Amino acid sequence: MQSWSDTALPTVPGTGPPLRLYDTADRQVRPVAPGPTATMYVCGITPYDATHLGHAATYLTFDLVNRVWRDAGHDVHYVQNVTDVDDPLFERAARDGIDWRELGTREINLFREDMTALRIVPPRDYIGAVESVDEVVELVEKLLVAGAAYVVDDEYSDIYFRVDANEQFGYESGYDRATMERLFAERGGDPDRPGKRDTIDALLWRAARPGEPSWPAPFGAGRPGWHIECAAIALNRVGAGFDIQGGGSDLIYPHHEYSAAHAEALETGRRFARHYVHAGLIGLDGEKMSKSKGNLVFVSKLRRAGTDPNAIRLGLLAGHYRQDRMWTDEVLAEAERRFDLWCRATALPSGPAADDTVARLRQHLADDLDTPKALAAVDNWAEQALHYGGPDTAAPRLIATAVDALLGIRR
Ligand code: 5CA
Ligand code: ZN
Repeated sequence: MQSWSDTALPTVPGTGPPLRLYDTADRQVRPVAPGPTATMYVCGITPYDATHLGHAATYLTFDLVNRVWRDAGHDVHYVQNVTDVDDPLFERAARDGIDWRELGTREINLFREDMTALRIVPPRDYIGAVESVDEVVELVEKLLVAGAAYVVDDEYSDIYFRVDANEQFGYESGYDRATMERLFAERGGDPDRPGKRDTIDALLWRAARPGEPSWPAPFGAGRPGWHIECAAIALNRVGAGFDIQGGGSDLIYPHHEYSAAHAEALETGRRFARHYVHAGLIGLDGEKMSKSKGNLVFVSKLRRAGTDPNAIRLGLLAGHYRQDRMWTDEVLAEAERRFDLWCRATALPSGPAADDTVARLRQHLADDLDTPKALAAVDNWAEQALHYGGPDTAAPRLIATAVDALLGIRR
């Protein structure tokens, strides 16, 4: 699938410390330590509606990882999927009287426009579920052969993954059984499906039903389950043991637990991802942003209303990526003030020396993406520059380059 337009990243003189990130599985901040090619898989959208600020916050988080890695001289192999076949698409398409493929295409196009406007560096591989069905079929076949999967034989021969296939199952979320059962039911699982060996065994392949799209497979026509999609796409592009598996914290369980478990049932003894990194959830005015509450703030709507994408970035970066946080008018107003401050200061003919500020910006980002401190370092320089001036004629340009390359802010 076509990714979106690339955004040129300027080079900033010097280098920063190596990136350290919080790993959900190990419950600690530790070095990421990639090789010359850093590898990252981030869970993409389910394209039944427009991109909201929660999605944007998650992709922005991993955009910073990408930028910090590029700044450190790594080649970055970034993969993102699109869940372009799933129940929410069928439901929305039926409601609106359009074809689910048409709905998906429309929303993916809008997503590309939003990501381009936000200057999110595009993934190298942008892969739809539909275009990776063959990869899923191959993986399900291997799981069946390995005894990690079984067929529930009643009216429909759906295929399930055995949670007891791996001894280490559960290490990623670290949740206890009761929490798993609750979240499994809340987040797309089917604990009550008769014939399952364990209520939290996850669907790998849904046998064809009348009125649902399906693809041929040696074990019977059907369509992919959700977690196997990401396992297959990641394994075939960045391979087991890649550096970062990313997404919002709503994916910690079941999604990332099972994509890891599916892959690890075949590659025993090797972690699917070396780091599991999760962004906090964005809400609006005290409430979690969700379609059921109808309180979604869409990136495209903000853009149409004339909001500068730089202000959207700065508003989201004002909080720490792991913190659940609210989007409010005040957050946006504050971001607009900050962007204006930075624009005025970097337009000056000279200012205070900026090397120290750039070093601090890099240090804070390397420290588990501490954007509140990173932004404060730039604010500090900008205020000094505007209030007291300075003799360094290269400084305003250097700051502009650094915030462009590292934070994606460009006037
Ligand atoms: N297609 C699947 C992943 S394979 C999916 O979760 N799609 S999604 O459209 O629901 O979400 C896309 C991404 O945005 C996921 O990484 C999800 O964790 C993240 N996300 C969703 N809602 C929020 C939110 N309110 N705040 C932050 N991130 C969010
Ligand atoms: Zn995913």
